[in-house]
Amino acid sequence: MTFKHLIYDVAETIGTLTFNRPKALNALNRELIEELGIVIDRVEADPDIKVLVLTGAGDKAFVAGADISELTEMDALQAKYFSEMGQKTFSRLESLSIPVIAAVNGFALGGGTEVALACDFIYASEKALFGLPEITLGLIPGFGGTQRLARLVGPNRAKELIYTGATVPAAQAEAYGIVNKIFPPDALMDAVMKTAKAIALKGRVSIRAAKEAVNTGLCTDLETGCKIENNAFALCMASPDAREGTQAFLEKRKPAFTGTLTK
Ligand code: CO8
Repeated sequence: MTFKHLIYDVAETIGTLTFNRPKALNALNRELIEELGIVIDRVEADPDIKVLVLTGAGDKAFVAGADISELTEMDALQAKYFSEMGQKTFSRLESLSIPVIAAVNGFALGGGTEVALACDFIYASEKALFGLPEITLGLIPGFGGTQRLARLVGPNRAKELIYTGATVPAAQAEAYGIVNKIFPPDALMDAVMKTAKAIALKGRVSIRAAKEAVNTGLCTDLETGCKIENNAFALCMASPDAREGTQAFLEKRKPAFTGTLTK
């Protein structure tokens, strides 16, 4: 299946989803978010995909936000529906059983920062720019940005960014903990793929357990989070990958994980 606003490729167990509306700086319209949902379905159904990478087409933008020309046409109820649609889709992205890396190659504004925040972590080009400028349009973030940014950088810093609509360059976003690593523009995708391939070699069961423990644990208190970790740890021990990983260490060889839960 080909998409109108996305490109989806798979190579060596890594899926790459490219937001592809370069003339509108890859702005998110309704059709694009529907297509994103279809890609998420496909990724979830394909056990051969180990990591998903998100990036933007062209050399200017990752995603410059929700499509403002579509927003201007919406009444309050339509906007509520669109906000819910984006929130649900980004939450499904966040909950994918495999890691998702955002390769932010340029502007990541409004919905662009919001979709990147729903990924497991962000690598960015030196020329990337982040921010939630919705306030300058008389709006607020509506795709989960008020929640995810506040959880990531703390409420005070998130409020400062949201109230001012200020944009921050990659280095500042790194200092805030939004971005994990920064690269020269030409080196970004190679670096992302190197990390994606390193993760892809790990066991699917333990990667999934780790992701669920972190994500679910963050929504609860420490004691409950540790119980979630405890159960996830036990689940890993039921998988052949745990036997293989520990045995390979003792035998001084590289493990060959199968990614299956049962023997
Ligand atoms: N939506 C639609 N079109 C856009 C968008 C956008 N978000 N961003 C850029 N474009 C279009 C421009 O209109 C322009 O089109 P055209 O060539 O036809 O005039 C083209 O992309 C190129 O843009 P510029 O000429 O403006 O390029 P510059 O390099 O001069 O500027 C900027 C780049 C700074 C990124 C500038 O385009 C900009 O400020 N864009 C808007 C950024 C923004 O405000 N984003 C937030 C949008 S609102 C949002 O994301 C809400 C999310 C939650 C929604 C909840 C549902 C209700």
